[in-house]
Amino acid sequence: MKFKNPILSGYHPDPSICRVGEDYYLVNSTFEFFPGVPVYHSRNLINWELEGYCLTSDEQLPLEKCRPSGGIFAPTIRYHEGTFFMITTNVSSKGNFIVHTKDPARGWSDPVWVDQGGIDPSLLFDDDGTVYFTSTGMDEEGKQGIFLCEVDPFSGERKTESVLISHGCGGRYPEGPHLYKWFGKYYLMLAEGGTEYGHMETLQRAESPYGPYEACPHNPILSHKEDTREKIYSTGHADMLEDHNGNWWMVCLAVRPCGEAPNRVLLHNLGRETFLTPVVWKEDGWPVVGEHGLIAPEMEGPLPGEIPEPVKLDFFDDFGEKEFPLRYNFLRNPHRQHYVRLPQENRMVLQGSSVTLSECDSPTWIGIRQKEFATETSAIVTLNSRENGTKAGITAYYNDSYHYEIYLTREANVCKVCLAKQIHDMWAVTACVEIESTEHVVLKITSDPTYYRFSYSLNGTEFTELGSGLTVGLCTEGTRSMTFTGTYLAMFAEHGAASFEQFHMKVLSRR
Ligand code: 6LW
Repeated sequence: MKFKNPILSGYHPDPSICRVGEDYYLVNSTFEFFPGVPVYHSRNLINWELEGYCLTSDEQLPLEKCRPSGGIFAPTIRYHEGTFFMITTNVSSKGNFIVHTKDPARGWSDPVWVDQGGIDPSLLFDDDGTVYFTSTGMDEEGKQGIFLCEVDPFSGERKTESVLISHGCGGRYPEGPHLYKWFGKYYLMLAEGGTEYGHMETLQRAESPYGPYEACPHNPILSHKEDTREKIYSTGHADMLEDHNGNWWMVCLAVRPCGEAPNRVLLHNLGRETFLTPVVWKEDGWPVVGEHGLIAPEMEGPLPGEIPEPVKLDFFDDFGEKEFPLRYNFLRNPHRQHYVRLPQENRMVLQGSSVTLSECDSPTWIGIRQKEFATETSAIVTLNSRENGTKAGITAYYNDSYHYEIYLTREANVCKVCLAKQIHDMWAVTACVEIESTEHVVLKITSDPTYYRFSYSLNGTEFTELGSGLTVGLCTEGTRSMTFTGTYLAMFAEHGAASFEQFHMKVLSRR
């Protein structure tokens, strides 16, 4: 059966997957965004429903002023004897921790911290009851490798010394380890080469989890480093499993550049997305991933479960429900009192503080992942007061140093609609137009692989374009420090209150 990649589009890095009978669960990294670690559920590996998040309280997820792409790094999800375990790293807090639950939809435990450093923790529940914990680390010469210890997954207690088990298979930055027990052997799968364009996945196996390991003769088992089709790059950070029909699958991260051949722009604004590929085992006990280590935007495989339905990407919130739709994220730990839904009036009031979008903090900002290049996002915005200085609108936001926003404001008692851009350390209001009122103004962002275009309407039908911003200004690999996230489409307010109605994001086409 044919299927389209990515299976989770938009910013969904470092996927990890587990199976419970005929149900599949998948988690991703979330860095400075709150809540942390989304849990997706599927029965066919194509249609994924966001069930909730592993980290939903400030106690589980302290992100106070964490740096862009700080916070939560790569997670792993595993299921053992009726309990789900999620293990990850808060690089802006105390490192590696485990939370567990018997039902992902009903919340997760408080974190238990594990006394082994590094990032990209993973768990293996062995047949004899031993639970192995792996993560990255440094040996005495400062060389990066993969360390292993035994843990109690409920208390987090480290029960053995941390031991170096592999330096990887020759690529730099061996990371993203997953230790598996397949066919009576221990398989160690790693991401190597760095998470950018040299990214790849390698595999080793041994009779003992402590090694010695032999490398797969056709490593890297997954790599787009040499792929000349230039549609998908940076494949790596994968997880693998056998479905309930005995067929094998891999999920991995990869990027789709915003440029298209022959315009070889390698940058990507949607972030690292989650892709799926079939895996076939050979007689020599080694797997072949996809098309001999390559994946594609459209692939074919013996999918489990029901025939996939069309993947729903659009989003619409008329604020008629009390609860916030699960797709919304906040920046770091939100000030919850600044977000008030008024279902009886079909509006939400955002109380802007003095914290702006350009600060490494928690401004009044609520957004959803941009899931495709071609989208149209709009909201009806009203400034709630006649005070000068309030700003409220919608933004295409990568992080506090990279964002474009169209917003209403009042300056010297004059109503205005403005466009501002922050790229690196340059911030400017690039357009500002007087308007007769700041009530029920429709603001719109239209995106394509090259531009974000900003427009407004006072009557909801005729739109005036205020300006545009290049997509490459909001790209992961274009930031001044290493970052790992993707662009959001969000509502925001600063220095006062504003009402929002009908927040709508629709995908105009899938690439
Ligand atoms: C993650 C590392 C990586 O921990 O990037 O994609 C880091 N791989 O393994 C953040 O996502």
